[in-house]
Parts: sequence; structure tokens; C-alpha cells
Amino acid sequence: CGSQPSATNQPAKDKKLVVGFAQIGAESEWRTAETNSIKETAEKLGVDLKFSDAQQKQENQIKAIRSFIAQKVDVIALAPVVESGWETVFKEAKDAKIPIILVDRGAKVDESLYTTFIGSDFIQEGKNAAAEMAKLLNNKGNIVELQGTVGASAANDRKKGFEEGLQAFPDMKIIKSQSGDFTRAKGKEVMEAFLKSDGKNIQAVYAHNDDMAIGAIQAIEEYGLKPGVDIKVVSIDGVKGIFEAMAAGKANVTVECNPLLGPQLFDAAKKLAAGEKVERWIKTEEGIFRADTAKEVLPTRKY
Ligand code: GYE
Repeated sequence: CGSQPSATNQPAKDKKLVVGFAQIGAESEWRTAETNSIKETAEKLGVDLKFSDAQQKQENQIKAIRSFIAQKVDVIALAPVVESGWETVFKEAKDAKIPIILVDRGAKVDESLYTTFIGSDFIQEGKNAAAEMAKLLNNKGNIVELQGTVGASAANDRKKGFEEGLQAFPDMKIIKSQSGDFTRAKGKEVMEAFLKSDGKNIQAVYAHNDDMAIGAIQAIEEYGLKPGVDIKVVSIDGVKGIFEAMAAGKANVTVECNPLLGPQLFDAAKKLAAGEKVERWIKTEEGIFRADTAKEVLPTRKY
């Protein structure tokens, strides 16, 4: 007796890190790339990843978080589908002493309820999109906006940043703005409605992600106009699909938003599990890509 090995006897450093990740769903090329990055990195590092797909529903993400708490994971990560409504479940995780990491989208909660946000500056992305739009339109024209998921930080802040950017250009106006839920199908549907009601008056479309822009491009073509020429197209993400559209002259600019967050996520999770501190906001370097270099850049894109 006494020599029986037990998990609790093992030194902490040999224990596998257990991370629960509550993903939003698979609404875009971007999100699929992020999911792949997280799964591949976990596998490579030997992390025990508990992955849950919420199919765009906050209630499913909340259920997943509660199940991670019940399973006593080391760290909980999530991409909050919307910004609000997290207070209660985050407190439950805090009471269970499980650190929370926000991945790619923000949450409006007391800062003590999560450890870090890993992701992009959406306001800056919106500002960059506005500056690019101004160049394409020679500072003048009517823009329609395809917003992301209602209530998502990525939609709220990309809208805010773009509007702030437009303040310097009084002759550029957003004449219509509606959510396309970050998907191609909805982006197309909303763009069709915009074109139907005011097609002759639209000089440009600003889409909060590339997928909706790709949907809008189809709508513009079906309407009989040339996307990228008659109606300029500016969007955010930098997925391969938009590089293909830019190379074909159908889209003009994409503002990059990096989805390959697996390495940063597990680096932070490891530190937190070891009781170390991490930065409140872990940012990534991101560029702006225009149609003129799309062909040449496309083969180097990783997502
Ligand atoms: O831009 C969009 C996705 O949260 C930053 O969500 C992310 C956004 C991304 O569906 O394509």
C-alpha cells in the first residue's frame, strides 16, 4: 500500500492542460479558420481541448461554459457571440476559480470577470475601412453598410470606427445600413433589398466581413452592375475568398483581421493555469490589402 500512483500525486507540470472553448459557430470563412487554428494548435501542444459549437446562440455558449465549470477545466475560453449578458455565468466561473479568456470578440462585463481579450481593434479596422473608402470614392458618394451580427462587438465597433472615420469626409454618406449576420447568404439578401429600393444611388458597399461582401458581389452582378467598378466593395477579414474576388476585379479592399489565434490562446492559457499574469489585451499585427496586389498575395495567404 501507499505506493499506488494517483493523479493527485503527480507534479503539476506533467498534468495535461485542459481548456474548454465555447465557439460561436461556423458563419464565415474567418470563423472556420479560427476553429482550425485552435484545434490544430491544441493537438500540436498536447492540450486537452473541449470544443463546443454554439450554432450562433448565446444560450448554447452559456450552457457550454457551465458544463466546462462542472468538468473543472483549467481555463475557459470563448468568442462571445454578443457583447452583453455574460455577467452571471462569468461569475460562476470566477467562483469556481476558473480563469476566462475572451477570444476574438469582446464582452461588456466588469473587467475582473475575465483575464484577457485576444483579438483585433475593431474600431481601428472601421477607421481604416473608411479611409480606404474615401480614396476609392474620391471623398464623395453614397455607401450602404452590411453590419455583422446584431449585438456583436465586431459589428458594433466596426460600425463605430467607420462612422468616426467618415466624419472627415462630409460628402460621403451611409444611406442604408442593416445586419447581414456575417454570412454570405444574408449579405446577398440584404444587398438585393438595398439595390431594389435604391440601386442607382449606391456608389459603394462597406461590409463588416468578407463573407457578406462576397454575397453582396453576387447581388450586384445579378442586378446588372459591376462590383468593384460601378459599386466599390470594402470589407474586413482578409480571407482567401475576397482575395479571389479582388484578383477578379470584383472587390477593392480588405482590412485584415487575423483568425489564427490558437498559438496566442494556449500560450495565455498555459500562463494562467500556472498562476502567471497575462496582458489585458493581446493584439495581433494586421495589414490592409488592395485589389492591385491581390493576385500576387493570394498564394501566401494562410486562411
Ligand atoms: O470578422 C467575422 C466573423 O468575431 C472578428 O466574426 C470576428 C468576426 C469576423 O464571423 O468574419
